[in-house]
Amino acid sequence: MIKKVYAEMPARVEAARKALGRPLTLAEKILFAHLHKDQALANFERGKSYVDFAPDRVAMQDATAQMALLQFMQAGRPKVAVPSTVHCDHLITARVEAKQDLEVANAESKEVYDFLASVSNKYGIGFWKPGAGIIHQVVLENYAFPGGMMIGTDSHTVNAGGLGMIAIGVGGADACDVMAGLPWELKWPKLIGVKLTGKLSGWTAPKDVILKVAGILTVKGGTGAIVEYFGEGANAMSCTGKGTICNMGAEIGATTSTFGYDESMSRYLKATGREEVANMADTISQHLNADPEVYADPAKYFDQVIEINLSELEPHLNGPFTPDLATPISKMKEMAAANGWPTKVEVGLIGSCTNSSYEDISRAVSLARQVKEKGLKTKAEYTITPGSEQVRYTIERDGFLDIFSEIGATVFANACGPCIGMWDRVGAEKAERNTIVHSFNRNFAKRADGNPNTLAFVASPELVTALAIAGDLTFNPITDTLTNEKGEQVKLDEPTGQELPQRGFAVEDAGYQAPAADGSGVQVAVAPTSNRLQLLDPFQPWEGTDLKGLKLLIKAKGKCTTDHISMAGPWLKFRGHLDNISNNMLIGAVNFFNEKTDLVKNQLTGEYGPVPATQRAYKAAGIGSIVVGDENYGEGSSREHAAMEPRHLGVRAILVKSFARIHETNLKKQGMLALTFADKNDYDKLQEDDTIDILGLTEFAPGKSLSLVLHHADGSSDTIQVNHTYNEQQIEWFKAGGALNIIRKQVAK
Ligand code: MIC
Ligand code: SF4
Repeated sequence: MIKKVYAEMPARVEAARKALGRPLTLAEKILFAHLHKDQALANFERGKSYVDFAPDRVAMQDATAQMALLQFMQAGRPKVAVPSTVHCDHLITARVEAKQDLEVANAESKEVYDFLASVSNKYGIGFWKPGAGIIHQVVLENYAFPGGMMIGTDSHTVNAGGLGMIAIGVGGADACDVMAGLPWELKWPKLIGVKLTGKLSGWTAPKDVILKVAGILTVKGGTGAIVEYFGEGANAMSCTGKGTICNMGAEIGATTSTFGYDESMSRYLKATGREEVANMADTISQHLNADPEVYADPAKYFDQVIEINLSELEPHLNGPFTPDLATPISKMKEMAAANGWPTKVEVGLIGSCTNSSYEDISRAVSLARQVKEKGLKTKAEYTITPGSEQVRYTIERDGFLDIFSEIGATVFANACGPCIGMWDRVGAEKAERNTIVHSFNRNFAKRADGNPNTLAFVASPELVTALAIAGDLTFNPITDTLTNEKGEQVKLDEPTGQELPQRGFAVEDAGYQAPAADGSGVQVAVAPTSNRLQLLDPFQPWEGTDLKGLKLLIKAKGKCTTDHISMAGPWLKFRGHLDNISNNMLIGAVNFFNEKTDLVKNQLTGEYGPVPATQRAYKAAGIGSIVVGDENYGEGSSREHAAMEPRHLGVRAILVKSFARIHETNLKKQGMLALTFADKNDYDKLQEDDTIDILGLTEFAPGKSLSLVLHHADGSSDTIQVNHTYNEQQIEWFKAGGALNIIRKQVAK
């Protein structure tokens, strides 16, 4: 497959360069090289044109794969059309330590694992067993390649940009299309260039680059854009460090991020057993980088250019509750005091899909080692979640795990664990205000341990380790000293590490299961009594009229991420059962009218109750509803449950100030109306007892706004304009009641 991509790439890039009549960025080259065969080449308009692509591969993690594959099973295809993999990583609770926790997960989620394994086997999908590692790390080690294009049912699929890919997070329905051999549609992205000058040194790590970028661009600044990193600072950085930067690019809403092919990628490919890919990439390396004119005058080719001098970059801590609140470590004392953040660090957690490379771990170990050498005692608890069995095995072989265990560390399973609320943290139920630091991506309220009063700060694994040793959020290892057991003042030496293991990577059982060559005889069973899995019923098509008499279900205030709409943690177990998981719909969203979560007015009874129950009451009465939201609604994850739950429970439209990309697409795919206020101030016009009509649907057309009539309880009304971004095809999805209904019809023919 890679050979084919590389063989076709030069001619495709050349054709695009001709058509546009100018040099190309790397992102453009990869996009043009992956146009679907039926998509005519054109000078697409950034942020406007919808374009069809043919991605090279698909990756799915267990928490989203269930829904993706339940949909694929209805597409009537015997086999997946492109190489695809499933990774079991999200359903393992971190409780005691890796081995025991994995055994518990294998028992607890047996039904789901068996389902995923047999569907994979039937349809030709590679299956990575629980314990094999986290999807993005496993993809980087095995499948990512420079110049490739992939999609994955997880927002952090973008990690593969570290190996020069265009890798994009999508909902399961998008994955289903690509696996069924259909084109995949994306709005032609805007381009942001980030020029990295200077060189990282001392306490500063690749993580600090993205923490800084998040501070500059905020959680919505990257929406609809591909971020391309370049410059001497980029070349001097490891491939896995690049992966970290791309990975957390999901937190600025970017479609994806990427780097040009360089020596670091070649070294990484070779170290992970893919010398052949490195050699092939070498032969076309000019196509795996932007044209030289672009990097010489970036302002001319990118919509926005940011420059960061790595030599001056400080270590950062981002948080709490949002990943873009960036504080350089030297300012933390002030910030913590000004905001009243608890400064005692209770737990330091390293690892996850983004920060568990050999380099990361070796640098953290160089600090852990100093605890004994300098007579210190680690003040906070400390945990590690390795990204893959290959990394775990190698760091164990090289003695790193022994050093961590000397500082009292717990090694959790190679899985998401605490990063996605699968952390059975002792005492979390007491909901005490407390501070943790971790090297993960996200720090939304309740995300790690379910406690709304846990303040989580994101930092590099090095800084997390130093802060865990110090037990103090305001400790600046560059300037501050620690008091050791003998009462002496000691300083931590700067972290040091190795980019790649000197003795090479090793692993005994990586945890991979190849699918049957002919899976047609494989039976996939879903018990009708199961509470974990449920076959999907098609959603109803649009009734062909305007929608009148809808009730306002909730007007959500402020941040409403997919974690607020469809919480993870304990709810992950229902990811394959739409009706059961719908009981978490919007329970984290703050009700504008009473500032409470999960308490809204039922307009039929006048009583207040939980959001899901209230919506079920409207559904039972045959009444539709609408959900209103603020800016960047649906930020964060790719989980399409956040779109399917309201669809399943009878919500008809989501009306917000702005959407996050993946969530907006997920809503459209599921046949829902995703609308934005033409005038954002109209958000204020919605009242708690409103009954709402959506008008203009019989002439629903691209670029044409709709109107909403808000009937207030006092008999008055307001009419407001709302916009949408549906194209012709997406309007068909709406009419059919969801994209899958169209595929179903095609199969039936
Ligand atoms: C996340 O980091 O929020 C997740 C859990 O990996 C999600 C996917 C999911 O909800 O299953 C993501 O980032 O897309
Ligand atoms: Fe897993 Fe966290 Fe990475 Fe999401 S961000 S894939 S939950 S480790």
